[in-house]
Amino acid sequence: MDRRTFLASAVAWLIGTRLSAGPGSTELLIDEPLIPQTYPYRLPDLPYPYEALEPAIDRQTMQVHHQGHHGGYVSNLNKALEELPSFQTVYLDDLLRQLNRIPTAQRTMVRNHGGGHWNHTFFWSILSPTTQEPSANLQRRISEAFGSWTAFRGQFLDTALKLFGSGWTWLILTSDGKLQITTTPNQDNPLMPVAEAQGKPVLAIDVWEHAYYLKYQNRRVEYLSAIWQHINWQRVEALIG
Ligand code: MN3
Repeated sequence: MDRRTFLASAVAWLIGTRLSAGPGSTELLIDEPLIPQTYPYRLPDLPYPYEALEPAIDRQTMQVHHQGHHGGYVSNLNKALEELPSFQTVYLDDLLRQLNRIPTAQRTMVRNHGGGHWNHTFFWSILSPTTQEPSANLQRRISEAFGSWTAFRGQFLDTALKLFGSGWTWLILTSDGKLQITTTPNQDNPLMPVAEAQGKPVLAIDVWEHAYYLKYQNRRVEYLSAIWQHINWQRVEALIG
């Protein structure tokens, strides 16, 4: 089949098997992939220098995290996709949303390394070298959902602190337009059908030890309060829309 026919059938397939429909779900989930990339994947440059988040996150941690960990997810994802030519033109977002469609021999690789690539690309984009004050509009939106900004901060950081083992803490926009805090183990994310809560990620904090161990060792609570000063609230607000 030619490329145009293939794309048309891929689009029909994706639309035909979307996540559970609910009010607003189509515009949240179909229109634009958050990370519009397809195979072959490449490690994106950070949007700032490695030392930009110091002293909260030290240069060496950022470099190892980006080149070592994130780079490893990218190359392993490419290895898995080498064996899946019919999935090479599918956006990464959709590979993760449709994990059940991936042949079982490669599914765990795509889940772990595709998730790893997606999560880290997203994570770098919601960090800011400078400390940003959330806008009045964002504070109002958050307060409507969580009672107050302080309550939101407390609930988010407490959830991250208590997450057992390696994983991520997220703020997501669910298909019915609600903001919700959730966690995923390993490199899972809220786009995946295996996630406890599904939705559009608008904020994420990596709570794998590799994100903080060189500087903070086991003191996850110190890492969390330091990285909270480097959230790109403008980007979070734009993602909430
Ligand atoms: Mn990480």
